Amino acid sequence: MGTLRDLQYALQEKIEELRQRDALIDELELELDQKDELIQKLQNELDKYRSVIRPATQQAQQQSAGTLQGEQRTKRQAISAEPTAFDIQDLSHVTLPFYPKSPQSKELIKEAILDNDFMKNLELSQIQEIVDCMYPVEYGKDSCIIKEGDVGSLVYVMEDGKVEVTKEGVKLCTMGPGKVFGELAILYNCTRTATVKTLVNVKLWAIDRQCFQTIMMRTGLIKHTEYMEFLKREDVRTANVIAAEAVTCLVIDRDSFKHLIGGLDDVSNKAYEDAEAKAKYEAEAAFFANLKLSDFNIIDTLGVGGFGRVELVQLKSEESKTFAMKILKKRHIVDTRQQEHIRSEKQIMQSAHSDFIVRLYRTFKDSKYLYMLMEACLGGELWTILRDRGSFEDSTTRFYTACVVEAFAYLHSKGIIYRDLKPENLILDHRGYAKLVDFGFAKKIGFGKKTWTFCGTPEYVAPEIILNKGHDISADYWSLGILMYELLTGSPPFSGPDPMKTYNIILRGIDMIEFPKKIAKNAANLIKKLCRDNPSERLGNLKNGVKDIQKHKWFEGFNWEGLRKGTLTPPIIPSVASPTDTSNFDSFPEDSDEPPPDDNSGWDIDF
Ligand code: 6J7
Repeated sequence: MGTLRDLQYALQEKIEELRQRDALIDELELELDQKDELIQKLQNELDKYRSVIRPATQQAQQQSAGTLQGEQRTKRQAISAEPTAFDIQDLSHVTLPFYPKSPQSKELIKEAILDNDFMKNLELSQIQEIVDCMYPVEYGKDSCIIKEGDVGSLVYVMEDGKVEVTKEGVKLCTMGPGKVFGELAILYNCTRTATVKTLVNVKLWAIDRQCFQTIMMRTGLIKHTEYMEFLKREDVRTANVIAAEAVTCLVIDRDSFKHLIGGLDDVSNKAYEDAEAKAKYEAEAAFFANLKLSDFNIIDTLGVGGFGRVELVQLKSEESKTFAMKILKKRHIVDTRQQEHIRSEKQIMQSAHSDFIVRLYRTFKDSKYLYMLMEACLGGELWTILRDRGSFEDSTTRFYTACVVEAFAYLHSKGIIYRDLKPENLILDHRGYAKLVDFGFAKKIGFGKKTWTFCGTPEYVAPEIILNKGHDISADYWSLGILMYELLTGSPPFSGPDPMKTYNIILRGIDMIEFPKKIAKNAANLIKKLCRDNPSERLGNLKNGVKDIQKHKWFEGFNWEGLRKGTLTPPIIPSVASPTDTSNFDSFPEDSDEPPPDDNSGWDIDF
């Protein structure tokens, strides 16, 4: 039996043990709280990413369009968000509003932007401009600042107070001072993805969409204008520069400099179309001008997408004449705000006369649909062939890449960028030559100019597009490198489980990618030269333009003339038995869709 002292000692030990356990429980509870907070934060981030990705990917999933899902390879959906800032020409003259604020407020806004995943990549000068432009706004307790589903026009930074963020009635988080909110709808041109309500009185700083986008776009523009102005100066030196001691200089001549920053004139716009070809196209246009929709029979479906369908049609009067008729739902175009893209697609395709671009002969429209009557290429989609074969050999990839180089050379010589290169948009004609199709994102930008539309297919988007720095034809050469890699291996080099992750991987650069052995040395070298982070260092965008690609070692001995004349034998010759043979295309169910409502009430598409 223990003495009282022993019992007291044991009691003390137990008390100490209990105290330690309590301390451990407190510690674990704290850890749990922190983890809960972290989970909440990650869930919010996830929700934010999903909110901006879903509008684009939802469709993709519905129409079985994307990436490798398990073993199933699905087609990828392109994304686009058009900025709505002032006219680009006027941008540099726009005076943005200036609202004075205390150094503390300036610092708070700056830190909030740097803390925001979607805005932290802005240049410091852009952040400074945003700080200057933001104006004060106040809301009382229980006010709704942002309503989910609304069209948003302001981005906010919270200076003081507390708000609650909800989505579909479910609480996502609460937020205090030093945070940005409302940026998603502005950056990604979508409706508000969540509701933000005040819990107490709040003080905010706000900037409107137009000022925000103007700041995003004009940084690059101003730099570009300065370079242009510099080049337009007289050749006479305006000052003496005398070496005060021995100096070493790196020099660049005027021609190279001009080329590196985009060139001043339409120097590369050489005439592709001679008089004979012109007469041929005019006669062709006259023939198609006389046709009506009722002059065609539908034979089979060549493709189906969120936009509508592509049908193989034949002329009733001459059944051997078949065409691909793309049928687009007007309602879908309006809902996805693609009117401008559709107009541009029509204009560019109708005036494109290249053997490496699918011809658009004419368009029709009725109250529900727009119709594009195009050349039928019955060899099938390159995407389908790649899916079935897994990957291509070096020489096969070279042939298709060369077809794209020719298409790009033609488009770029007319000041047009394509912006959606991928195997899904290459189609083989009956000979096996590849042609570019789907010009929904193509745009005439002219020479030495840039554009800011966020568009393309995530795996193929160039870093300057992701970073909203403005882009030009060099973005097409980036995508050419991605295409080469995908054709050689079966998968693109930069690919993540969702677009935001893909963008992060792209921004890490091509040097972070381990090239598999099946990509031969010369091919790897060309891919790396096409996928330079800096657009002005990309092959195709240097002094010698596209010639640098054509003369690259990977193309050594390639018969470019034979390709242009159509005498070069393609690596895969499709079997096309007749002008109505659709066996190279996947099968699609018949159109079971309810026809969309009659849509000529109140609006129409100029097409
Ligand atoms: Br703050 C915040 N957290 C979330 C979140 O978890 N999901 C979503 N979708 N939005 C969140 N927000 C902000 C974000 O800035 O709520 C804003 C609602 O308008 C959103 O930007 P918005 O879609 O323009």
